[in-house]
Order: sequence, then C-alpha cells, then structure tokens
Amino acid sequence: MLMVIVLLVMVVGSLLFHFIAPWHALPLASNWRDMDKTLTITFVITGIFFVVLNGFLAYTLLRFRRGQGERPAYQPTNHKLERWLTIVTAIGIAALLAPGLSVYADYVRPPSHAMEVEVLGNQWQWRYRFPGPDGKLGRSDARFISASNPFGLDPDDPAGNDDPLIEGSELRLPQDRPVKMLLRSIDVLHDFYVPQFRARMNMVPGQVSSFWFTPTVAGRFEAMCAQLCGVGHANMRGAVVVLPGAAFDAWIKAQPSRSAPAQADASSPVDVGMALAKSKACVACHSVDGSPGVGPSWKGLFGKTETFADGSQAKVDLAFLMQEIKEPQSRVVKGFPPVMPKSELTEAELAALAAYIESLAK
Ligand SMILES: [Cu+2]
Repeated sequence: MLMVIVLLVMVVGSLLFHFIAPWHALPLASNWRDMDKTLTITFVITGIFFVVLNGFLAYTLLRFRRGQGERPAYQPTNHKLERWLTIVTAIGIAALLAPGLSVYADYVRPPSHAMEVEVLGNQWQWRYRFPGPDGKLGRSDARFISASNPFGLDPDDPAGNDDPLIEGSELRLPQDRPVKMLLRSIDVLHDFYVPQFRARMNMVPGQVSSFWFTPTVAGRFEAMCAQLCGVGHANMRGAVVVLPGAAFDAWIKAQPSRSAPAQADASSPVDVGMALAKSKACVACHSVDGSPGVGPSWKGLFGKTETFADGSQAKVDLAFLMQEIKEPQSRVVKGFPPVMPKSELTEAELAALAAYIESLAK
C-alpha cells in the first residue's frame, strides 16, 4: 500500500511541477517554432507513458496483493502481450523520433540566400567573421593562427581580405534575414547557444559545423557556451544583438578587415590592457577586486613575491607578468591548478596587459 501511495504522489507531483514551476522556455525570437513543437510532442508522449505505466504499476500492486498462503502464477511467456508491447513501443519511439528528424533536416539546410556568419570559439572567448562585399568568406586554417591572425585566414586567399573581423564577444545580426552559422573551435569542444533562437550546435576542433536561423525579434540576447569546456566555461558568454537591416548594414561597413585593419589604439597602455583582459577573457579566471577565482586575483598582485609549485620564488614585476602570460605552464604559482591556456598576444599586447595588472597594485 505504501508503494502505491509513493507512486501516485510521484506522478501527481511531477505533473504539478511541470505545469506550475516558474521555469519555462524564454520567448521565441527566431523562425524555429518547430523546435518548440517538437519539444511539446516529446513532453506529451513521454508524459502519457509516464502516467500510464506508473498508474498501471500502482493498480497491479493493489489488485494483485498477495494474500495468506497464495502463490503467484508462473507464466514465462505471453506472445500476444509481447506483440502488443512491441507494436505500442515502436509507435511511441517513432512518434518521438520522426518530428525531431524532420526539423533537424530543415535546420541544417539553409535557404540559398542565407548570409554566412562564422563563429570562432576558444577557451574562453568568442570571435565572429562575416563575408565582405564580395559575399565570400576567405579560406581559413588552424595552422595560420597567430597573434596577428587570430582567425587563421589563409594569406594566399584574396577572398579573405574584405571579411569583417569582429574581435569581441558581441555579434550583431540583421532582423528577418536568414543567417547560416559556421562554427569553428580552435582548441576543445564548445557549443554556441542562444536560448531564444532555439538554435545551438557543437563546435568541434578540426571541422566546421553549421545550422541556420532567422532572427525575428530585435534586441539583445545572451549567447553562451553549452559544452563544459574547462574551468572558465561558465564565463564563456557572449551576446547577439539583432538590429533592423539598415542599422546592421551601417554597422558591418564600419568593421575592420585584413585590408582595412582597426586604427592603432591611441589610448593609454592601461586602458588597452583593461580592454584586452575583457576581450581575451582573462577576467573569466582572474578577479580584479581580490575575490578568489580559478587563478590568482590581480588586485595587489604587482610587487608581491610569488611562490611557485617547485618552491622557488620571484617578485611580480612587468617582466614576470609578461613571461607568465606568454608561457603560463612554464612556472605555475603554488596553490593554483596548471590550467591557464596560452593566448596569442603580440609583445605590445603583453606589455599593455602587464601595465594594467601593475595599475591594480594598490
Ligand atoms: Cu566553451
């Protein structure tokens, strides 16, 4: 009797939780209403099976309670029952799979006029690239990646010269125009995900994965990495800003490319360093206010004497910082895991970052 009550409480509780819990999908902001429909179909089918099977179990426990001196009948096979179970289960599984497969087939077949957008992920930041006025993305390859060529553009492919390069975590897209997302990763598995678009895809090092969608609502949406990709994963966040078409066209024209690089930054090294700390995602692991993080906080770090895992010590000065950022694994500070990824930085960028950390000394 106790088990019957437990089963009924579980079924009723699950149903109530589903309908009255405050966690529901964010409002849809793309063309993928079919994703929501597929999810609903899955919920309905699994919900019906959940209620029916647990209800049947509760009924059986009640109806066939064993009385004094009774023995249950032994029935090793029942072909009729097995046939019915096979048929009903097969229909249920097919009904679960078929809608998903047909939506997925649409999801990876973009309309021919979709604009291509490349998303490049690495630990723990996002970059984006668009085709330039020629409408073509230049070839790229991981072996061309360097501090001055973070996208790994092929130097011999002129089609890449006019590609707007977005160095930063914010992507802008035009409203009501289909986009085909091309996803690349240069280190580990990542996953570009914007919940409101109902669209996401794994980014696999060594291959380009793709899907398409049409943003239908203007506004700012949070993009996040949906694959556990290391200690900074929770901070691998970006944004997608959906703009009316004309505003997007004006913005994209103003973005730097290989043939029209961004103007050299005239601001002070400390400001440049602060911007770098954000764009290179250093702040994902290093706090600037003294709070604990994956790596040492930068507040008050400059001028301190650090002890390394091997027991040796060194005073934190500019040369120390530049060396540590350049070769994070060569000496690891005691008490911290050896997880800092190497980032491609020019000498000037290294010096700017070190200057920024120096400015946080007091
Ligand atoms: Cu990631």
